[in-house]
Amino acid sequence: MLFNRRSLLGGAGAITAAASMASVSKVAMAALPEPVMQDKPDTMPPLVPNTGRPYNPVVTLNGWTLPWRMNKGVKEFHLVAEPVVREMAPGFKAHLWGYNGQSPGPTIEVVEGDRVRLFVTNKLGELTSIHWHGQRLPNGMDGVTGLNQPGIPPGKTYVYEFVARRPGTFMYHPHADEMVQMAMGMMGFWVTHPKGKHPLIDEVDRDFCFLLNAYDIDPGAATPKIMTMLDFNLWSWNSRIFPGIDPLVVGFKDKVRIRIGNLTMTNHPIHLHGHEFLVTGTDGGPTPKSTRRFEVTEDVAVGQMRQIEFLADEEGDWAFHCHKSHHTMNAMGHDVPTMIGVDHTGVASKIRKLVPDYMVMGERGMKDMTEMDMPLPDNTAPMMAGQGPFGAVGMGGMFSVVKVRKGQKKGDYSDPGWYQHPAGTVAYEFKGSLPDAARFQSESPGLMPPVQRPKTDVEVKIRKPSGGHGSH
Ligand SMILES: [Cu+2]
Repeated sequence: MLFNRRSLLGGAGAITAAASMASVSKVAMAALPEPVMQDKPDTMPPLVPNTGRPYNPVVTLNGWTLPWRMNKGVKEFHLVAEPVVREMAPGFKAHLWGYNGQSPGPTIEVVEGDRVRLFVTNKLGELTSIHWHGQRLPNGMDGVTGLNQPGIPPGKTYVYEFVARRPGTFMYHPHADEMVQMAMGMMGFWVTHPKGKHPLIDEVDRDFCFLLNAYDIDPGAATPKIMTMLDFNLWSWNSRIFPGIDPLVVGFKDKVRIRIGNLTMTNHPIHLHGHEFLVTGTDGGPTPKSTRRFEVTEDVAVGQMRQIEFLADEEGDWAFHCHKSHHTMNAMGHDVPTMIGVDHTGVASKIRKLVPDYMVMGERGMKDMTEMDMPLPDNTAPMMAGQGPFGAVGMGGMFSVVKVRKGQKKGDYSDPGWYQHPAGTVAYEFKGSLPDAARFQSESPGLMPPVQRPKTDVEVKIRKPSGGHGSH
């Protein structure tokens, strides 16, 4: 059965309802809200509520908000845990587990004080559960398998019900075989909007959200290696890698909120160019105003949510990314020795006689790889991809662009294209002659001169062993 979300709830984009729910009984289905499925990885327009209390909806980067059904004053949602095919970037599809057709699952948006009923149908081959991270709720609704409830067996549907007591930024994920299930992409965002005005929650013009996640998928493969603990090769936002992550499009002088949750195995210092932001909330709730300070980088540790806010008062295309440089790379092997400064002259052609595809990597750094026409396996993404207006961007992974534009209409999230720089505001090449460098010569022997100076300069040459690339 196919129906359009516009006709259903006033949003846009085609969504398909799951037709075959063979493992769920007809009687149970009769009482269940029809599960709404998403078959595209696009950023869907905000879902403006047409039932229940009003609120200003969020925009989920490369994601969507799950429509609900009102049933005698209770908001009913239906999540279906199932294997999905997620396009992580154009040309690269991963076989993940998620909810309602995508990984991450849909964002759940409710209002403070709402009574919420969530039906969770398990279409995986093993038991699962959902933990509602950060929520105040009855203990038996907390979703820890074995502790708060039995696991949901394959084919069965469980019901969670509680009142969304605290406004703020939350997430959901399994507490069942969780190392596997989260490594496979089972997670989703949750936003509880305040009912009415809140002293610590400002109204904003744009409100974005996404989860940080990571996968280890060998080039050419499609299924994550679930045993990987730290050495992931795909660092993603909502299971998308740059250039597959949509830009965050905002109007000039818009007040912008970005909500971020981390379900990877390491921390991510998230960095915004061109603006300072305040950290206005965590999964513990809105931060007291007296604790807020301006930052340009906010570290989001494992299992944490952060919400940042800024006034977009500088026009342009501003990079927005994780500041761990290895996290702005796509699929790569890490066991590559550093070759900077090594002269390969003549060696490569000799090796190529033995290994025909042999390539020299990184003599002058690894930027060449952004433009190099390397043979790639069928299903992967180049290590550093994405074209900008001035050439290859040289990054992948956890990277996107905040596009601040005059004339971007309220509610318009369409990509305005590249920023048109005013004349004379772009870094340019100096064309004169270069003077000799003036070197600073210290006459002083230094505060604590060495007792014995070496007779000749020592040049340290160390070749690190490969591997052991444990913690980033
Ligand atoms: Cu990172």
